[in-house]
Amino acid sequence: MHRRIENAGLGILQKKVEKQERLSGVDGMALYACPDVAAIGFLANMVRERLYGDKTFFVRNRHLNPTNVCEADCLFCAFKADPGDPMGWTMSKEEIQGRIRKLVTKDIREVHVVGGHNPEIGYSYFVDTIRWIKEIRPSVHVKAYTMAEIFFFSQISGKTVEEVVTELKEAGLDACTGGGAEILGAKVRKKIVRGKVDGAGWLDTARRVHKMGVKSNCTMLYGHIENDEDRVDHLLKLRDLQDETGGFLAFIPLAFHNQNNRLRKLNPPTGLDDLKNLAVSRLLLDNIPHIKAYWPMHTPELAQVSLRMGVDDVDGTVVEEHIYHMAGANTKQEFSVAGITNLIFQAGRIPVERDALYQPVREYSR
Ligand code: V47
Repeated sequence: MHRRIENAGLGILQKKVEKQERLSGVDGMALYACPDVAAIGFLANMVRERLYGDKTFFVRNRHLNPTNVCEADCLFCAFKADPGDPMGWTMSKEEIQGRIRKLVTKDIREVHVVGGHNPEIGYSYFVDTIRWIKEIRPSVHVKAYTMAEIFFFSQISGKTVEEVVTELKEAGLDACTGGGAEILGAKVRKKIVRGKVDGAGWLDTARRVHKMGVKSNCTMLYGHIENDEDRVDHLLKLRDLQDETGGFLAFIPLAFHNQNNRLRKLNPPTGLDDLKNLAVSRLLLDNIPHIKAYWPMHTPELAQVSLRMGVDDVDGTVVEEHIYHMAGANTKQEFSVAGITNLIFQAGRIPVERDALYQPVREYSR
């Protein structure tokens, strides 16, 4: 028997959560409007424990950003370089394979690959990148590219999304990353996203990728110019698509970082907003299996607290992270397995190492 929440509005939601009834958009708005983050976290924890008990997932992974050259011009981005900019980089086959050889030791399960919409290198580079990784480490899972990138590949190659996905799969693609979603609603997206797929196109690309049998993650970039309505709309759009395809593995709310980009005058979201987004997403996204707190962005400390507020996954060991550190994150870049498992144990949870597709590799005991 769970303790009862005093707040009248949340009391009604508690009954719904207990009966496993789907929450509505109005419920989502009420959750965002409620300042009592502990109570919202308590509700989200009920769902999280129903799904996984104490189990908390993490992956031994490495990030690879083969290029930061990007023809898109998103206002929040500190990672990109314009074509021709001396700050731009594009790794050669030798560089990519050298890094994989060095960083991807036998125990690493996932390589997370994401980069810019680079118009200078040609479509085959993006397919070959996956092949080059698999040549060096055939058994590692390659979780590569956002829906925005897949859409871009389709545009530059003149191929359909299905043809692109077929070629990426042949090269060794195991899953896709969740980025590029930002805010899906047109009003906000038009203001902050430039030269990249629109919200309907992002969803349609995800639909087609999932229908080709490839799973992906999904994200929401929050804490800039969007309001609660935009957030709820975004989450419900993802939930509707998940009803249709079942292809999303995890949802990752991404906290806006305000340095070295054109939205630097905005105050970034604070810890309570981070926790609220993690908890509300667990409550609204009843059909997406995992809610991930990405520690290089949230800090390990906040990720740990969120393990009692709806979160069941803390991403991984990472080592080299560019997107958030270039936008002002001052978290460390690498987290040891001992550090991650300690953080999970200290939250009273049980660490479960997983691969990119959430297949368990090992459950830890103290
Ligand atoms: O699409 C860019 C976001 C995303 C900023 O799939 C920013 O497991 C905040 O999607 N402040 C890329 N966010 C990262 C991403 C991701 C991260 C971790 C795990 C997974 C996964 C995916 O980062 C972009 C954009 O939404 N982003 N700039 C910024 N200044």
